[in-house]
Amino acid sequence: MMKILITGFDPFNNEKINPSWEAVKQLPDKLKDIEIIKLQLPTEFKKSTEVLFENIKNISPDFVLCIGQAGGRYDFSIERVAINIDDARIPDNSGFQPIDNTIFEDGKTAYFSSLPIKGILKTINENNIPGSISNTAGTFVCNHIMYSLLYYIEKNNLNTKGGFIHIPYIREQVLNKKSTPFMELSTVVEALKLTILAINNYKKDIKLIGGLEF
Ligand code: PCA
Repeated sequence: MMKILITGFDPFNNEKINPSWEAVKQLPDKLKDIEIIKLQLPTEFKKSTEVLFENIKNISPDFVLCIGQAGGRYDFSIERVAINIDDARIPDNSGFQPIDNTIFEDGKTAYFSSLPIKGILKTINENNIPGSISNTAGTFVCNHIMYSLLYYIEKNNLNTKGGFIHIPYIREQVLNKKSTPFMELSTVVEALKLTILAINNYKKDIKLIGGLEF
């Protein structure tokens, strides 16, 4: 049976919840013949990586999918790439605020997601859920965890495939934020289920228009 480790973050930046964890924790333990293991990560540069590495070691998942909140984005945002830099606009939940720090000195400049990002996009769009390919995961904890995940897979020669998806705020978070996009939590949960099925279906990614001009 295939195993997927899926993570969400705890709340940060004065939010009461983090929709990534709210959605991840609602996932079933099994979907078709895929075992789903759910894990909450702290929104902290150092600790998130330690917790993730420890769990990959113990679980040996076939796939690792990390989810994070991207407040202000309006759709299901499938990340293509993570870069070797931490540049925090705000401190993380431990008070740490790295500025222009290299994540791993012996890592590549960037790593691409090894998940079928276009296959995921096609699957969620076919189910009428808005989504897109994103070419930046930012420079905060989410980029950090995606980079660290792909670095760890490469350095340890694992067969594991890994990637990252950013999701918008959910309804309750935007009550006092004027003109801010959100997605229903139930839609996010549905999109995550479809993503897991797509990851299992598309052993190789497909070519599909999903680029951006700017
Ligand atoms: N989003 C932040 C970190 C945790 C989260 O959910 C980010 O995009 O970096």
